[in-house]
Amino acid sequence: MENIKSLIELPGKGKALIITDIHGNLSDFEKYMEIWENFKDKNNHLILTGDCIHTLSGGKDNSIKILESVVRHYEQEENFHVLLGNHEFSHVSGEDVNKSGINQTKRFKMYMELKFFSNWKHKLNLYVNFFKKLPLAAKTKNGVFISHAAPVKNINDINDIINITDDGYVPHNEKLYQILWNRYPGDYNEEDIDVFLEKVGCKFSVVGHTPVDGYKVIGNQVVLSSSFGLGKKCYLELDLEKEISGVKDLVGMIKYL
Ligand SMILES: [Mn+2]
Repeated sequence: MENIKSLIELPGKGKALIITDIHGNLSDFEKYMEIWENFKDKNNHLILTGDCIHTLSGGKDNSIKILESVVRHYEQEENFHVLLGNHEFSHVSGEDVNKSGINQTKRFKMYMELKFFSNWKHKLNLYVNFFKKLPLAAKTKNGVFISHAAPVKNINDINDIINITDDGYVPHNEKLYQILWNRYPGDYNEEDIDVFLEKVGCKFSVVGHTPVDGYKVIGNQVVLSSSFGLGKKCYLELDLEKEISGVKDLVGMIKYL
């Protein structure tokens, strides 16, 4: 495994659990951590594709508890990977994100204050520093590109992903914005996915971000909802050794929570 700036390159060995959009749901997070406990091994990996924080469903917001656990796992386990999502990004960029009629960024800060009292700003600063360490994408030897959202338009090659934060954590960093926010069908079509995949040297894309009923296939892309979504909850148990010749092979590796 190699971590080059904003990209993780996974070796062609073992398996990877891909889990999307926890959005402050502690019971789902704990279920996934239990799956990971039984799954982890020196060749196996876990990738959280961002948006671990900010409850959107109206239930209790356990973002801080989840984040504390994510940071702990990340620091202690080499194969525990976390990608940046647009909700984490909002705390780095200072641009608030509004969802479900609520200013989520502001609400998170309010929870921080309730939990950490006068120390909350220092603590938030530590979280922001953690978010800035996170890569934006992972790429597997068998041609799967994993990110919070995708595709990114107008890129030259994989170096544009590796260096995607060079223009700063600001909303007008177009490429960064697209890898965090793009949604089908408003922002891209099936052809855009294929153009992007060719540029980054992959065959398939796996993303979260857009709520779906478990999973949805868009051309060569699989959209997964592991917790916050439209019903069923799915994750991917990606075989890093197997040749993937069609999106159907990827769908065959999807599991239900
Ligand atoms: Mn998102």
